[in-house]
Amino acid sequence: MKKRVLSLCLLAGMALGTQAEDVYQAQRARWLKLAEQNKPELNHTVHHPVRVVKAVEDKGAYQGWRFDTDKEMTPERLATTNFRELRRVTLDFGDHLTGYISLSLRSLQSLMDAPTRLKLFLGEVPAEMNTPLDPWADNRLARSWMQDEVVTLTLADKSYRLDRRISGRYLTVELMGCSPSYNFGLDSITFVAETSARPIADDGLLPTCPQIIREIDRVGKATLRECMQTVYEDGPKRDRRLWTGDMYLESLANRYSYQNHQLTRRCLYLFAGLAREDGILHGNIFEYPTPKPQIINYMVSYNLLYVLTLLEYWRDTKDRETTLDLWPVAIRQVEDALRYVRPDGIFDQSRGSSWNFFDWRPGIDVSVCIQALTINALQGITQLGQELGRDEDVKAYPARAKLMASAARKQMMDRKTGLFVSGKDRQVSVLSQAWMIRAGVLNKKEARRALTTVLGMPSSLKPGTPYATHYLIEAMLMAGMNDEARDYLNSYWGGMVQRGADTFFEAYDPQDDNLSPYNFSPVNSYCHAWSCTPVYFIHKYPEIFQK
Ligand code: RAM
Repeated sequence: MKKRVLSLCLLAGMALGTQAEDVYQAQRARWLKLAEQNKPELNHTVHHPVRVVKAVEDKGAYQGWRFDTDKEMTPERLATTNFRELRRVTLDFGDHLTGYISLSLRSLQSLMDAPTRLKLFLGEVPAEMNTPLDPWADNRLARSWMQDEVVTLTLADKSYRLDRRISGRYLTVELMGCSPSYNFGLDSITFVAETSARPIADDGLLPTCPQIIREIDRVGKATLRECMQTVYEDGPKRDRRLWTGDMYLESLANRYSYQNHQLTRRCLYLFAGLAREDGILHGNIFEYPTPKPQIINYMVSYNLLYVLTLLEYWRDTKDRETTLDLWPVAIRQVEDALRYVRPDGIFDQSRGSSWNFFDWRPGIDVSVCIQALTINALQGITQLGQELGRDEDVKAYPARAKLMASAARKQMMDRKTGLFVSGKDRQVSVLSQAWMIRAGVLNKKEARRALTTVLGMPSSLKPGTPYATHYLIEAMLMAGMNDEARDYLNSYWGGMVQRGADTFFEAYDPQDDNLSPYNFSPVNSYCHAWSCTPVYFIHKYPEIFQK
């Protein structure tokens, strides 16, 4: 009761614009403590290289490179092969792993009378390890994301562990300097992998399930496993942090796989505990050394996905206490989004400084997407409010959603084509249609027509990431385009599998191997949380995907 009065005061204060200094002051410390208490234990597994490989340039391979087994060398033989002569080797651990590597120098002859310097380079895909990295252009993400490390070992026959947590499948070891008289082998090369995902005994698939779907499901689960650390990370190689939009999709796939709802709870509390003083969330958070938000990322789109994550968390757990505890945070995000909505029902991005992210496709206009997501969040929070008995808090929202939906139809739709057009240049994108369908603004028939038209238009902007593609698949399913959804999922995520993916990529365009949000594909993340959602579709709709 006390809590309810408190949160009502808080909401009333916000509505009147009479915010206290820090709206969550009374809860912040407790929320962060709850986040800490829900931190999962990490599982550790020990791995060794399964083969030695050789890089082969191949136009037919993904990004032009593949690794073939080296028939002349094995990981075991490396211990007794003089590395001073071999100088360079690439090893394959057989699977994408996240954690710590160690190795030792085995003395074969004479004394190690000088330090031995090695370069260790761990990578996720072959091309990343065979593309020159330097000179590094300034406009790219930090050079130091690349996992190449120079290490100097001063003792022989003693295990050396690289301090940096790394993530990938292939390891190149290169000799940079050693005593000219010291012969040594590479020994005990070990990868101790960690994840908070517990192994799943049964894949949960029907016997009728096609092989390609089995593969997609396996790779999707591996992707999620790698990203499930002590938070839902976006990518264990890069950026290694918690983003709201990624969390939302990870929590959906988690429902049908590892079912670690405690991790979702932790992440929801972390965001809440680190919110701005005016109650608005930050788009992403770093965990270590102590949890901190990245304050430059104010993202209404992601904040609304926080609201929808809370709804899904409630559906998964029926954990009333947590959901009610975070209820004011959810309401606050919706209220902030509504601040952008003009009296005529249009979300006007110029009313604030939010970064409304929906895809990395260059040039994408997101006016229609954010309009649709706001409608969607209004619907979601209304539903959640009603289920929690908070009808009063949400009573104004259905009318707001309705107004926004009809404004969208009136002002954002091209009558002739039945397509939503975005921004002043009336951009036609697949994503605009997908989000409007998700928001229920089009009926089934209209939705089918819009998707068929837009996908068939050579000039329409297509999704550039698995993140955006998730919402397209969802829209297809809502439009009753079940066969199309299955075929699209098979060819898009199946395309990655066929091109050798161990985990799903951050960005993928079957027409453009080197697509990169950062203008340089080696720095892309090749194990990216937001790409794991086939796991969700495959298990939620077995009759569509598994027969
Ligand atoms: C990328 C991250 C993350 C995403 C943001 C918007 O840099 O990898 O996955 O949520 O952008």
